[in-house]
Amino acid sequence: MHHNAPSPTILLLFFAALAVVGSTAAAAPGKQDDPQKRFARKDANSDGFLTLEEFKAGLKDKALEKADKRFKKSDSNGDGTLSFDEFKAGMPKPKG
Ligand SMILES: [Ca+2]
Ligand SMILES: [Ca+2]
Repeated sequence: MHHNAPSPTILLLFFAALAVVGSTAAAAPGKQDDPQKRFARKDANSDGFLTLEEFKAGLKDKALEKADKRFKKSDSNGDGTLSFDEFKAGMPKPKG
Protein backbone atom coordinates (compact mmCIF):
# COMPACT_ATOMS: atom_id res chain seq x y z
CA MET A 1 0.00 0.00 0.00
CA HIS A 2 1.19 3.50 -0.82
CA HIS A 3 1.06 6.20 1.73
CA ASN A 4 -0.62 8.90 -0.27
CA ALA A 5 -2.11 11.96 1.28
CA PRO A 6 -5.78 11.25 2.02
CA SER A 7 -7.97 12.39 -0.82
CA PRO A 8 -11.00 14.58 -0.11
CA THR A 9 -13.22 11.64 -1.05
CA ILE A 10 -11.58 9.41 1.52
CA LEU A 11 -11.88 12.12 4.14
CA LEU A 12 -15.54 12.54 3.32
CA LEU A 13 -16.12 8.81 3.62
CA PHE A 14 -14.26 8.83 6.89
CA PHE A 15 -16.43 11.54 8.37
CA ALA A 16 -19.56 9.92 6.96
CA ALA A 17 -18.56 6.68 8.65
CA LEU A 18 -17.96 8.51 11.90
CA ALA A 19 -21.39 10.08 11.68
CA VAL A 20 -23.00 6.70 11.05
CA VAL A 21 -21.17 5.10 13.94
CA GLY A 22 -22.09 8.00 16.18
CA SER A 23 -25.79 7.94 15.35
CA THR A 24 -25.99 4.15 15.59
CA ALA A 25 -24.42 4.22 19.02
CA ALA A 26 -26.87 6.88 20.12
CA ALA A 27 -29.89 5.01 18.77
CA ALA A 28 -28.95 1.53 19.93
CA PRO A 29 -29.69 0.57 23.49
CA GLY A 30 -26.39 0.90 25.26
CA LYS A 31 -25.12 -1.51 27.84
CA GLN A 32 -25.23 1.18 30.47
CA ASP A 33 -28.82 1.96 29.67
CA ASP A 34 -30.77 0.98 32.72
CA PRO A 35 -33.85 -1.24 32.40
CA GLN A 36 -36.13 1.45 33.75
CA LYS A 37 -35.23 3.77 30.89
CA ARG A 38 -35.60 1.06 28.30
CA PHE A 39 -38.97 0.17 29.72
CA ALA A 40 -40.12 3.78 29.80
CA ARG A 41 -38.98 4.29 26.22
CA LYS A 42 -40.94 1.28 25.03
CA ASP A 43 -44.02 2.11 27.06
CA ALA A 44 -45.50 4.40 24.43
CA ASN A 45 -48.62 5.32 26.39
CA SER A 46 -46.82 5.38 29.75
CA ASP A 47 -49.36 3.17 31.49
CA GLY A 48 -46.63 1.16 33.16
CA PHE A 49 -47.24 -1.93 31.05
CA LEU A 50 -45.89 -3.05 27.71
CA THR A 51 -48.27 -4.51 25.22
CA LEU A 52 -46.85 -6.84 22.60
CA GLU A 53 -47.05 -3.99 20.13
CA GLU A 54 -45.11 -1.67 22.37
CA PHE A 55 -42.62 -4.41 23.08
CA LYS A 56 -42.06 -5.01 19.38
CA ALA A 57 -41.92 -1.36 18.37
CA GLY A 58 -38.54 -0.45 16.98
CA LEU A 59 -37.42 -4.05 16.65
CA LYS A 60 -36.68 -5.55 13.32
CA ASP A 61 -35.94 -8.81 11.57
CA LYS A 62 -34.48 -11.36 13.95
CA ALA A 63 -35.20 -9.43 17.11
CA LEU A 64 -38.76 -9.07 15.92
CA GLU A 65 -39.05 -12.79 15.25
CA LYS A 66 -37.91 -13.54 18.77
CA ALA A 67 -40.05 -10.84 20.29
CA ASP A 68 -43.24 -12.91 20.46
CA LYS A 69 -41.51 -15.74 22.28
CA ARG A 70 -39.65 -13.41 24.58
CA PHE A 71 -42.81 -11.53 25.34
CA LYS A 72 -44.77 -14.66 26.19
CA LYS A 73 -41.91 -16.01 28.24
CA SER A 74 -41.54 -12.74 30.11
CA ASP A 75 -45.26 -12.39 30.73
CA SER A 76 -45.18 -14.56 33.81
CA ASN A 77 -48.75 -13.86 34.92
CA GLY A 78 -50.08 -14.32 31.41
CA ASP A 79 -52.15 -11.14 31.29
CA GLY A 80 -50.83 -10.19 27.86
CA THR A 81 -48.82 -7.21 29.05
CA LEU A 82 -45.43 -6.88 30.64
CA SER A 83 -45.02 -5.06 33.89
CA PHE A 84 -41.62 -3.56 34.58
CA ASP A 85 -40.72 -6.52 36.77
CA GLU A 86 -41.65 -8.94 34.04
CA PHE A 87 -39.76 -6.91 31.47
CA LYS A 88 -36.70 -6.78 33.67
CA ALA A 89 -36.84 -10.48 34.43
CA GLY A 90 -37.01 -11.26 30.74
CA MET A 91 -33.97 -9.21 29.91
CA PRO A 92 -30.59 -10.84 29.50
CA LYS A 93 -28.87 -10.49 32.82
CA PRO A 94 -25.70 -8.42 32.90
CA LYS A 95 -22.70 -10.33 34.12
CA GLY A 96 -21.01 -9.36 37.37
CA1 LIG B 1 -48.11 0.80 27.59
CA1 LIG C 1 -47.92 -9.73 32.71
